[in-house]
Amino acid sequence: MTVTIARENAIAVVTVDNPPVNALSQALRQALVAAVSTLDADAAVKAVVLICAGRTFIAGADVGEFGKPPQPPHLPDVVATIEGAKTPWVAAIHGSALGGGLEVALGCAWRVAVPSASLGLPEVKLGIIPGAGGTVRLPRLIGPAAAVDLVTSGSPVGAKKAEGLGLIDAVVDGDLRAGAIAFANDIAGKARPQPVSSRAVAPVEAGFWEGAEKAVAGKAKREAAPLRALASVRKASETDFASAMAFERETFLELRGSEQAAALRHVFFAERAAPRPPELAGVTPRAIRSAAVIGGGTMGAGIAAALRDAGLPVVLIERDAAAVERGLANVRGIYEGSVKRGRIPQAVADERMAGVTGGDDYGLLADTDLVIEAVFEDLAVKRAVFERLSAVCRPDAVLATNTSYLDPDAISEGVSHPERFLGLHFFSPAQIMKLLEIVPTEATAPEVLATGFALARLLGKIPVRAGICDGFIGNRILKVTRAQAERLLLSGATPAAVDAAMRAFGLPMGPFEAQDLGGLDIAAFQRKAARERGETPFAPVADRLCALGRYGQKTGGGWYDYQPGDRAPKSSETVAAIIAEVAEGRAQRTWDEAGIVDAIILPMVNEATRILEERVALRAADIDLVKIHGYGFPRWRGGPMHHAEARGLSAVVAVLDRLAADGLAEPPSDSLRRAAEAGGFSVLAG
Ligand code: T1G
Repeated sequence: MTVTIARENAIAVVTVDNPPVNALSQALRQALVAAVSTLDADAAVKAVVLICAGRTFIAGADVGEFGKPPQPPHLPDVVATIEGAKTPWVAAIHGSALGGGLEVALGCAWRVAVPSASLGLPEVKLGIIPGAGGTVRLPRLIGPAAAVDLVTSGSPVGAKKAEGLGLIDAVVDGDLRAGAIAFANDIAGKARPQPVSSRAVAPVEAGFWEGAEKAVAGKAKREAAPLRALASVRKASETDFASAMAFERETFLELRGSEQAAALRHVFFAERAAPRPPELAGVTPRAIRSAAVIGGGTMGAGIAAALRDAGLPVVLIERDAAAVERGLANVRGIYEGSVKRGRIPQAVADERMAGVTGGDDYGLLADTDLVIEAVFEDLAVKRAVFERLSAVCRPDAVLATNTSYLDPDAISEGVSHPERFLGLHFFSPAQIMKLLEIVPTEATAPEVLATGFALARLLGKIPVRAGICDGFIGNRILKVTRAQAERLLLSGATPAAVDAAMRAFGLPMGPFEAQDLGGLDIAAFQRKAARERGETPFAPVADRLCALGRYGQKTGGGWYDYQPGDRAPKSSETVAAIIAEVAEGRAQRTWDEAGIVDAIILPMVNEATRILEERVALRAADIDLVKIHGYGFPRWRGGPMHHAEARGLSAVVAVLDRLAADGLAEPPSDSLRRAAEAGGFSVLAG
């Protein structure tokens, strides 16, 4: 890490260089304080430009230091030192000025940025609030309403918007260093603005804070930080600077040690590790300039939209002209929905659609870089698709299957140049869900696997490398969850109680509501295939429902009854009678929310340890990402594996032992017992 000072006549340029993102380590904080005293002692310096080397301005406090006690100089003091410097400082921003980086910029007398810069206070996404004056200076600079938006959402704003808010003083076109120096020369002779800390906060209209609290609570749900951030902005608007700073710091330090902050930090680092599997270090991916999707159903259309959203031209292939039209209509429907929800303007939807070519002629793919198959989940149908692709595509074209449950090794039998084949398992809706399970076969070449990860980056997806087994990582765990949910029904719980408990835990919906939404027939189809393989999937009630044609919302009834045109689930007497029949002779118990959550979540963890032991997943944190980004597991709980470690793996083993003794769960795996003895899952990593 270096902080260098250069002179451009009367302007001093302080350059921070702390790769990869100029995070505010203790050494950097120290060096900034030293730079203020050095430059204040030099009467020839009329203004100071603070600029950063590398890809970005200061991107915040060093998240890696969060688990340790804060070391002086503390960031609030660094910001106060810059604000109190005799010589005015100009922050010159490129990349992202985030968190502590923006707080340092707020301590400067002026702020300029290049048009592509973004500025924000993302702390709530880490389960904390700004801890160096962000919630106290921001309302003084841009007013309470804009400050509340920035602080409680954690979302950054672009330079133009920032200028409009008064967050920065100018947008600098061209070379930032030269532009900032020119700006500094210009202000050097002018009166200095009033330090932000001594400004008053603009008054708010009656009811503003109550309205803000309702809005923030609605979005934050069980996450604590957004409401605490709002309270800190309100405090800053209603008390003096020093008291508000003390309130903010106290809140920051309290949340910094919270379970939610630990969980969100875990996810932050997991999301940065997953796209870089060690086996791909130094491997160059193949270029992806064009793509095609075979199959225009729900998945195929979603994948086509995801590819278009990333700017790739897409060919959508179906079996005949009518199917092509249906497929194109499905893609068009996705964009029409986005326009209706205000996500994109009509012009963007039109441009995206214009980049999709429909056809039933595989010859259109003679020069396509990447083809993703998303046809019916039948081995013969898929093999036939790849036989045609092998005949028309370039030998180096990457061919991928989006299969959920079939074996990519089996699908790729007969594919020419099998090294260019892999599984790319998207989650529905594919244009929205972030998770992409990347499933190499025995033959997949490293650069083809790297191409799968490069595609994930291009699509803005979270890639997780998965080994081949029934359901890969996510759906394999889902099968366990569904079996567990039925075990609870047969021992005294109701679908409504199980779903309510899992929603209270933080899932977007419970296991039974989710099946009614997605359709029970899909899992029934998988169970049929599993039974043909000699397996014995546990779904005694679901099998009975499917035998009655109760597939969920689409048939007016599944686990729940539905009135025509109404998607609200109603408890079903038919289902209750079936449960009672199947449960005949089984021990019944009273289930409370905590007991339901344990009986659903901990078997997930147990199965996940088997997935780790079999190397189907590379690391426990990847499994957390699968559950968070593929199945809506609450991010602020860190994922099932983090949740289990935070709970204590010995306690997890004890609960599973008790459930197993009552026939309500599989016993803890040997891997889970080993991890409990070792105090963590890292003992299971490859
Ligand atoms: N601290 C430490 N390392 C960080 C970091 C941070 N704040 N941000 C990123 N990294 C590492 C990351 O782990 C990865 O490392 C590399 O940089 C590239 O990251 C007091 C308390 C800045 C928009 O929340 O949003 O300030 O894996 O892959 O896609 O009030 O990183 O290469 O070894 O994400 O170009 C607030 C979090 C902190 C910003 C760049 N700041 N970072 O995205 O690269 S709290 C944040 C980001 C705070 C104050 C409070 C992004 C980025 P490695 P990357 P990118």
